[in-house]
Amino acid sequence: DSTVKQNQDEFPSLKNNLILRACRGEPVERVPIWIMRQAGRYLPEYLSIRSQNSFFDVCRTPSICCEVTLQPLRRFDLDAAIIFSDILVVPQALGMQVDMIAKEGPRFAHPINVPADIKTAIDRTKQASVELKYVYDAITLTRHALDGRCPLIGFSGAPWTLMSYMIEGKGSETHSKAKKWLYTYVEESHDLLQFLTHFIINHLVEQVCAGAQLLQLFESHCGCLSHDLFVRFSLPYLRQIAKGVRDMLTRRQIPFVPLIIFAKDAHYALDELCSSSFDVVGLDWSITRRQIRTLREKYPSVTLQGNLDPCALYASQNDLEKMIKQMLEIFGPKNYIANLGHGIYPDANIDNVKHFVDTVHRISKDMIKH
Ligand code: 1CP
Repeated sequence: DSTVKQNQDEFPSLKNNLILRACRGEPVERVPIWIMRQAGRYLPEYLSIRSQNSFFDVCRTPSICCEVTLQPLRRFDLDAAIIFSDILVVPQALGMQVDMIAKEGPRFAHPINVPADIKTAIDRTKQASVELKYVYDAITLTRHALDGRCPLIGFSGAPWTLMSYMIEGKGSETHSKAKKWLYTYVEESHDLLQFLTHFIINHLVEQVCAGAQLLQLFESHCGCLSHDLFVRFSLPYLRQIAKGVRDMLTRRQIPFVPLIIFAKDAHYALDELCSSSFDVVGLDWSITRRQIRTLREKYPSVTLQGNLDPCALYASQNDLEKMIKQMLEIFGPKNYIANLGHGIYPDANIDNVKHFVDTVHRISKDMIKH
């Protein structure tokens, strides 16, 4: 633990802490912005590295991982970097084989079908600190390479999202195989979710020890859950993670970092999310202006993040600017982090990405001055 503190002291000092101030509700001179999936396939320099390296080799090689993490920051005036990794490194670390299939996405070699499969599929003795050391090494390297330019975000998938991938074995429209567990193997589902929760807490805390200055938890598969299923099988574990990360950081005498929850398509549970001790609630692009105004009134101290439709980047710069202005007016410049309402698409227009970032900065600076 003393070496961890030493490392933290040795990191270059932060020149841009806008996003950390926004998380704490402190004044900012302009609205901070980062973009979900900001490193990735819409950047030719990323595709060039991918043509030489498999997806998981990029994740597992700290020097390449660091390079890919920094690529979007060379093009755009972003206020945070996010470490290049994937939510599926966790099931991999537990012993499941996950391959990235070109033009398709992640695929599990042996998904879990029934509870009896769990014993052979996952090894409960695996430790995040050992299996995912490559993530932590990449974070430490990248934090140094950033040279204090902006904070570095660490992340993990949330338990339900990971469990549903482990059962479906790939992306799914309905997640009906995974949902079947929630109706037929209730106890076994809770057991798996609870196990994943402990592992995820360790994974997030290790990322902070390695140098992550902010954490985002991705619960990407809320769209297939009813409110009732969400409250029973997702929310309790999200809450445990928020509390568990805080408690473990305190025990290890590591300074606290802000926690962001991005529960995609959880439009039915915004109240629960805003009262779950996360510092920031990420909103997807389907959340309406009226819902945002209500959240602002009811939860003034919760920082909100989002929520421009990723497809808005296909619009003309003139129309894009109008949508950005509207978004900034609804959220207001305080307690706010601008972002897309989901990950950027591979065919996004790079000039429009730059326009998005610069326009958020320019308009919000004006709003705050006046
Ligand atoms: O071939 C390639 O290069 C693969 C494309 C790709 C990339 C660039 C994948 C496959 N993952 C990533 C990186 C990644 N994934 C990051 C770090 C990069 C950054 O943000 O700049 C992050 C934060 C993720 C998170 C992630 N992976 C989520 C949560 C966010 C979300 O979209 O809801 C999910 C669901 C995944 C799984 C995943 N990995 C990759 C794909 C195509 C998918 C989705 C597949 C599906 O379910 O349909």
